Amino acid sequence: SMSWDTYYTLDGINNWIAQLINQYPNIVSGIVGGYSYEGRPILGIKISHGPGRRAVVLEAGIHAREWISPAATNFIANELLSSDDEMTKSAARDYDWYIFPVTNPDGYVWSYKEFRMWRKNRRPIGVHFGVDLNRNWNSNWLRFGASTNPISNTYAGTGPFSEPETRSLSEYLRTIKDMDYYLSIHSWGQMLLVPFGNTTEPLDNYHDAVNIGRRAMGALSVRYGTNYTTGNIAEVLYFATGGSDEWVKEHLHVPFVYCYELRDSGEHGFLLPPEQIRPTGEETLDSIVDLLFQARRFG
Ligand code: 0X9
Ligand code: ZN
Repeated sequence: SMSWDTYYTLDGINNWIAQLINQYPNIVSGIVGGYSYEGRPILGIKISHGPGRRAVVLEAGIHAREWISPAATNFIANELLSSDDEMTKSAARDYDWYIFPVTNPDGYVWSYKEFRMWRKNRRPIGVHFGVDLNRNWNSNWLRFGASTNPISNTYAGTGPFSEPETRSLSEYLRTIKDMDYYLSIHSWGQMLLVPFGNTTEPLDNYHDAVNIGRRAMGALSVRYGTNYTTGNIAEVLYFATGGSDEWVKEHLHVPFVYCYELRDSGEHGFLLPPEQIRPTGEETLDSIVDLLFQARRFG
């Protein structure tokens, strides 16, 4: 089992996933969301207590240096399997969960071993390396907040879905039926963002999504007083397109798509101390449980 007081290597995370599959053979299955440029599988777990359930997807670690994203996501997966809390148990039982803690495995390994502040994948582009995997999805590709220069941290790639990670993961996501929630987990800034990143117009179910999100952020704050700002990507953060959240909303028509920017609000930023893995995971799960209970009214 995992100790929650340290950030794990990719191998450590994948070994833990293998243990979970052994430990809960009737509930947990291993899934492969695709493959990275360097050929690593994008491993995940599916938690299912039976057929006929609607789906929740957690996509974490698309940005290599945001280590709290995989760590908190693993904590949440563990709670869904072992918590005694009735609300958590019910959320775990009533949905099919597709959880991908590290969707950018090459970048995570690079950040861990070579350069802590690495963000992109590791595909060589001329003499430079890496495409921002959250600018490479086929939704308003390259329109805002993205670069054509491979040296940039927001380099969008050579075309929409030019990267194996985004291309294969998007194909996997297309196969998931009845997806109600897609949660893209990043850090930092303590924000809950709803699509889209190319406009501040309240498109689609913006008002429901923001109202539900605000209440969930109230639930998040109860445990440790952590404050989040909720709103449209372009309004609360910045204009930026080609993200997974926008593609899932635009092309898969998932009703509730959120991007979490986890702790903190800048004191440590990406270098969030590992003592904060557990509290971040706890409060984030509180909010997810609240999200699911609220939106049942819409189902
Ligand atoms: O810029 C990003 O990709 C995310 N922020 S981060 O600091 N973690 O890099 C926010 C993504 C919001 N969604 C879209 N822009 N589609
Ligand atoms: Zn990010």
